[in-house]
Amino acid sequence: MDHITLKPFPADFLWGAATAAYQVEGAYLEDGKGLSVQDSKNHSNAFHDTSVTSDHYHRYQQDVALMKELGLKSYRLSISWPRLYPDGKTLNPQGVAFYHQLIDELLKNQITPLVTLYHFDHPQALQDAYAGWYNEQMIDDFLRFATTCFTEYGHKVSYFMTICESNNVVLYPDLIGGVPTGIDVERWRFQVNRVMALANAKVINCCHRLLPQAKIGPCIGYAIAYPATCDPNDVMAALNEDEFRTFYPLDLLCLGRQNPTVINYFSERGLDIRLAQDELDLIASAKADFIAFNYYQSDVAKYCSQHQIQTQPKFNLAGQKGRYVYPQFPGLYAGASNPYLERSDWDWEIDPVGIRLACRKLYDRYQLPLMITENGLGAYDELVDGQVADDYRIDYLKKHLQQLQLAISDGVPVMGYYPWSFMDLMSTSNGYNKRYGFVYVDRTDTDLKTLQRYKKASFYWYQQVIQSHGQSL
Ligand code: BGP
Repeated sequence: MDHITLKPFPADFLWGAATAAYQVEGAYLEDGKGLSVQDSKNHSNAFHDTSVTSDHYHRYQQDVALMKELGLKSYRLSISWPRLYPDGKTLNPQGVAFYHQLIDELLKNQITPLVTLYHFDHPQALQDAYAGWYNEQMIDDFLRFATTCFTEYGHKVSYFMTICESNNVVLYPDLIGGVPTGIDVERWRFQVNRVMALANAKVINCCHRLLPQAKIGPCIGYAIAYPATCDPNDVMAALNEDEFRTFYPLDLLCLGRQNPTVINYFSERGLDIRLAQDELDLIASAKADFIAFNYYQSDVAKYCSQHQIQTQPKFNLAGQKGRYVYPQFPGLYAGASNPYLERSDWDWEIDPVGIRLACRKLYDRYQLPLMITENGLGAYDELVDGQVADDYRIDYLKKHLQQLQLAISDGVPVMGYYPWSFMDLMSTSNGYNKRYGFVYVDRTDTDLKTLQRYKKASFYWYQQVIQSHGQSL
């Protein structure tokens, strides 16, 4: 199988790169923007400050010129909800104008925008009013915002994603405002899943009604789960992880169906997660045009008995190997490390073959075209005499792209590839210590420095890849 004949990347393949609003824009209170749940976390840890980040809001023209030089066919951006609706309800024309300018700049440079509608940054006002995604009121508020995006930008944008990594935000509640006091985390997870699935469906239907030519899909983060050993109990644990973390939410989003094992697991713990038939019908009526998925690493799952203590996963914030806290979900699975794989300094295990496996598994189950909307290596980069020699990133991306081409050769339809990230930005968990970009941004967490942009070695490498349409890999 390793020696199959390689198929070329499709002619209209979207060679892209990605960012998200709160991680690059800065200008967090400018031109009428309201606070997002991300802005509210400012200074809650040394790494998190959205006020300036990479200053893309003021430098977007220069940044788009770099995208052009890189040769990007497409750029994945997200629209900041509180820039358009500062209080969640009232439209801010200056916010609308900013994205017109940015999208126009992309089009002027023949770069196709892919717009993420929600990337973790809903208005803080909606979090304060009713606990955000825990409440069904979010559905109408999100639909209002999405409808504005479709009517304002729909004649310029052909690709939309609904909610970024809806499956991961439930795993890490603090990412999107946290669990309200007194609410059980599993109850919160189920309810957020449900509200996001309903919102996703309404937004997809609305997009198809208003913009019949546009394509829209949901987005998940997929860390495929390997069994720790061939002990059938470990194999079951890996299936549990895949079903609970990825297939339950994605079955719901794409098929309008709830996994019976998951229903049963919660029912035994006193939580009835069955949706009403009209809710399932609504969800099933929304037909995604593709599945967007973010892939960084794979996971290992091992048997976890009913009697083990529940442990929630915790990111490695130290940037020194060995600090990630693996989860333990009694009766389901426990996380473990993979002795066959190298890992980043933040313990993200590097697994190029996993991207091919993930493509195969997702296509087999859903028969929808795929887009890889994030993939990349977070690393400490060093600027020396205006240069960044990030060979480790080139190695990571190259191996993943080679495996992606194998997935395409296996017959999986893949529409595009968007490495994370176009430029350095504020990492969700680790600020500017942990960099992902093709373009270096001269700042640290504590010092804004010049904010000047520098092209890394990976910039020139990816430029070649795009120019040769993947043949230089
Ligand atoms: C994804 C998010 C991105 C990005 C990425 C890397 O889950 O969609 O916003 O942050 O992970 O994560 P981190 O910045 O924590 O390394």
